[in-house]
Amino acid sequence: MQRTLILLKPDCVQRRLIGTILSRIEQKGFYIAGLKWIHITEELAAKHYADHVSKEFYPKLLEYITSGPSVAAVVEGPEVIATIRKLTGSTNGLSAEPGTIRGDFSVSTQRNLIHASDSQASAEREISIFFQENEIFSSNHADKMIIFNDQEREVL
Ligand code: 3AN
Repeated sequence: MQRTLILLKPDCVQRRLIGTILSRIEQKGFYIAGLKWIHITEELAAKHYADHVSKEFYPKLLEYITSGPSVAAVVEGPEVIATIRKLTGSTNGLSAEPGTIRGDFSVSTQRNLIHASDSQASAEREISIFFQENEIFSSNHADKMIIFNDQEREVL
């Protein structure tokens, strides 16, 4: 079963949108396998945003991501990595498609509410930054049988 990491960033928490965004993910049929509050430190941010630390926008990104608590979650489901990216929408909230999380709730490139891993390798790396394996609880078999069929499950 595929897993991805999402972060509900400080603007999401401050705007009281945690429930709304987790609802969208659950309504789609995905399972919240891990969930925690986390106030991201400078050190954690540098690990998570390793690809961005040398970019000119990084100091502002760092200031924002460390400005208050975030929520980290491991989300589980079939093709969850690509599908959550679709639900999230493109980076800039202004150009993100209406119907996506950023398209519906953000007008900013930086204050765009949610992070979602962009590949299998990123998902594995990012999950290991925020979670121990014993903090992640997979959905049970009965859940899987209700949300998608057995044949699909075989190929996931
Ligand atoms: P995404 O979150 O859509 O995968 P990335 O990985 O390119 O976008 O960027 C990570 C984060 O860095 C974004 N969510 C945003 O907060 C910030 N960011 C990216 N590009 C810019 C930019 N041009 N100006 C300011 N912040 C940016």
